[in-house]
Amino acid sequence: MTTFDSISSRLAEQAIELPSWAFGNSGTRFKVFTQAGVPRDPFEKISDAAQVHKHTGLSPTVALHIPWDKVDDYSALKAHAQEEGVALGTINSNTFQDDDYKLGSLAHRDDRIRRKAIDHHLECIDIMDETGSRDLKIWLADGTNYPGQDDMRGRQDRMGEALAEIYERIGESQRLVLEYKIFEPAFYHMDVPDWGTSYAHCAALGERAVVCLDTGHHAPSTNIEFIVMQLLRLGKLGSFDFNSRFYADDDLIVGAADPFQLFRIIVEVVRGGGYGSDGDTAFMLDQCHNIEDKIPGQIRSVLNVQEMTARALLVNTGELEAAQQAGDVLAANGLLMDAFYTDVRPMLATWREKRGYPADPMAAYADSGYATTIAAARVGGNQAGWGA
Ligand code: PSV
Ligand code: MN
Repeated sequence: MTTFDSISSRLAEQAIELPSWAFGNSGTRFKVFTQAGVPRDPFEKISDAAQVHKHTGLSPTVALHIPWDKVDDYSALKAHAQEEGVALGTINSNTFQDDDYKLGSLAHRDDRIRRKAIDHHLECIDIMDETGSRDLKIWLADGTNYPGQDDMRGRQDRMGEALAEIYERIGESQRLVLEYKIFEPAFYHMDVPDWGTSYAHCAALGERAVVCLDTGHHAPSTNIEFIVMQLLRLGKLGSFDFNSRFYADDDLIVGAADPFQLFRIIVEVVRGGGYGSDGDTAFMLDQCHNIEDKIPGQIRSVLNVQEMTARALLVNTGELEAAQQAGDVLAANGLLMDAFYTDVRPMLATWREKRGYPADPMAAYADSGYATTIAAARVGGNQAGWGA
């Protein structure tokens, strides 16, 4: 098997973007549980995200959601991020929390509502220009609940036109990233339900339009690593929204439900040239921590991604190719499993220490006293959550 030493510098290429919303209150449609010390504004969310990077060195950027993270002065937010040792990343649009969007946004029949949704995206691009963000991530809640409710073909056409107008405004060094989701909030059909639909729109838009793969957005048993392989092969895998799911879009800690699936996905990312300096595929988290502490939840998440990345990098690709070429099914499978079953945790602890990070980031955060400090300091005001 490949040695850990030989992958050590490749591990240093890893960057995992954190979602600002992971630090706010969240829950299910049944209950949102609040936690002490939760940020009241985007500045405090950035400070919390910076804690994850401080203890792991793995998460140098933070994604924002507009309007949840709207501020009067984005240069001040950018400067605050810099002071905290991180940078602002992807801008996520939001056309799913306004009464106007009940029947859709970019696919809506009503010109006024479509115009409003397009303008929201143009505003997001203005914000990207101020924050220095590369990616505009679009996830559309558009769809229908009942057969016959609307004409699916017409919706595709309108959505395609609207996306083209948004794409026109995307800068030379920026990207439009289109996320897909099989269901929810619409249950009969979604207008961007799968990678193929997202790919078709991105291909029509142009080079700077790419697909976002959210690991929670597929039917059970979908071979997600196949999709990863195909999108990389087509040069269109823009980013990941990583999370775990047991049933639907659970948004649980990445690697918690199925570490082996995460390993298989990262094997294909490495194989397809999407990892680190090889490519442009962004690793992001899209998670909520409804019942566990949020900052340690994010620390655990990035460590899980790093562990599976290390295991994926340990696959001996030369031997694997030889076994595949020889048609040696069991040897090929064995090589992959050898890498997967390697416990890289002690090696990663040493790797971190050598780079000036704590061997055990979870313990270091717990010992830092940050949780007690924010719980005492952040009293009063409105805790951030959906809509704030
Ligand atoms: C939709 O389920 C989604 O995955 C999109 O990425 C949104 O931006 C995000 O969740 C909101 O939490
Ligand atoms: Mn997502």
